[in-house]
Amino acid sequence: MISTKKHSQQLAALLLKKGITDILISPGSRNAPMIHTFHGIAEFNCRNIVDERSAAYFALGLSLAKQKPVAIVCTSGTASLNYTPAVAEAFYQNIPLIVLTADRPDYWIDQAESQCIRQEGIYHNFVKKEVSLPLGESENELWFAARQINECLNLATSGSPAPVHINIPFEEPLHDLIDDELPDIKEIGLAEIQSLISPNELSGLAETISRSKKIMVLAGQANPSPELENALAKFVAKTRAVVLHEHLSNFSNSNFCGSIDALMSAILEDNAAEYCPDLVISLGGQFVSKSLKQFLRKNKPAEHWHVGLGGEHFDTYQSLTKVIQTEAANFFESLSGQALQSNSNYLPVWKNKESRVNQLRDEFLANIEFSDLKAFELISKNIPENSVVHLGNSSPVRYALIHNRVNLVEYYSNRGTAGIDGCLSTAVGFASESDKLNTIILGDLSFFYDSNALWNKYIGTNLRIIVIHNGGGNIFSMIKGPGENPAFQEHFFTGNTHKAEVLAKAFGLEYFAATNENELAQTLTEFYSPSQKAAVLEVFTDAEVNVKVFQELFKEVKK
Ligand SMILES: Cc1ncc(C[n+]2csc(CCOP(=O)(O)OP(=O)(O)O)c2C)c(N)n1
Repeated sequence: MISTKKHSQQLAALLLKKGITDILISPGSRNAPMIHTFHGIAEFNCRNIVDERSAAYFALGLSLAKQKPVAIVCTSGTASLNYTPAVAEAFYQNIPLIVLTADRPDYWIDQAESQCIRQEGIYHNFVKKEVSLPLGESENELWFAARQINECLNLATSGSPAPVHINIPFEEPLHDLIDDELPDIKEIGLAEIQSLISPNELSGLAETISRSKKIMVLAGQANPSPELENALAKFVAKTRAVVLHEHLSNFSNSNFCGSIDALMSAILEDNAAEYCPDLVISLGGQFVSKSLKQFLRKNKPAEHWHVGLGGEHFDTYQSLTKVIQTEAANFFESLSGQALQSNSNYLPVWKNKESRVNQLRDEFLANIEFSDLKAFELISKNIPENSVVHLGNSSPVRYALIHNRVNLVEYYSNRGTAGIDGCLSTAVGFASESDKLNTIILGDLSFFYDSNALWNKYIGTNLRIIVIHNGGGNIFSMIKGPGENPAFQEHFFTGNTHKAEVLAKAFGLEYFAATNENELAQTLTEFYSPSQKAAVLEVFTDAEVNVKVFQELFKEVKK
């Protein structure tokens, strides 16, 4: 059975034609026609999550795991506004969420009618395309709506993927059903295009590369891509360029420099010209390391090219000179076919410094008190190979990047907007479609903020949640500013005495706790052993010790 409403039928028919079958539904009345239709067609995989904020983040994680668009469906009113944080995150991470909001007919908006808000354009700044379908079902209105739906679905995945918003007004009755098939709606296809650099341009770029003695490639956040990693490795072999990346870039080539935060802070005040690049080539999303940005803003390269399908003008280091609108893997592959020369020793300079910094880090770690930094060392050593790690924002992502990446592990984090509000929901959504073990490591405030992530029936046995309970927002004690101010304790740190245990038990999850190094080492083995339930491990640390240890580390690596 499907709804009698023709626009919900068209929508479902076109989603199917585009291969979009994952639907995340939040309950409501106005969206009933969509719910009935998606539920009535066996090809759709409909999931249900009540909290729209959490549902949208879950969908974001699901889309990342499947590398496919996911549709989210909610009712009118504030339900739709609760999607906004995840839509913004998806926009900045290039994730194709298909946002389907039900609406009242426009003649009821602002007329003291219930559950009505001005819903058109609510995600205006964070979607590639937004449309409101017509209310009527005349032949022309159906043709127009199908055209709008086609366009939105095409744009979500073309070029740089991004969320799109389809707002659909429905008039009562909302629950009339018919026993029928979906109509055959004309699909507007999208031709596959490969954008290639012109031969002239390519030889010009190759000349600049051959002239540059110090080439730095900055690989920002990206999904795993062996193709890109291989193309970059070939480029490095020819040019002796240094590739700086973080765990979130998902590279593992040992000729590249990972764990760069400590490395960059070690050279930040050095003023050594030997590290300063002539040419920076950037790709992918953001970097976590602030020191990297500070270093490059202070030591601006003569040229900075940004490579990406979306043609983004990311002038992060205030030195952007060229935007190269193509896929990074193609770009490096095409360059490797060019005659490139290099006799530079730039790469060994960086690799030597990296091993020195890592050695200082390891010596320091061997002798420190139990703290967040120590806990991350133990956790990193216990994370199973071939698994997935999600890093919560605030200090967890920073701590994790200080340690070496775990072999064959994929790393993800909501770094598009760096919110603490959906880290757990995103990980839960990803894990629900992953055949690997998924670990999410997040702070206590982030865990409690997004605890509705556990309020659904898609929590698999492959999920491991590590809550770093340092009693509040410990990041605020580490950054300059808040710690020295009278509002610190109450309004920045926000002391938290609630324990994750109660919530873990409420949602039927296994619970473990550790308060010192020995306990943590022992507990991690049990925590990671196969289990019939997802598990929470709460690690208790002291906020003041954490700050001391963290600051000492950064002093130590500068030696
Ligand atoms: C949605 C949202 N609100 C507020 C912030 C600002 N913020 C950044 S870190 C942080 C504290 C996080 O505390 P916790 O999760 O316990 O991690 P810790 O700082 O202890 O590592 C806050 C409130 C944010 N990033 N996102």
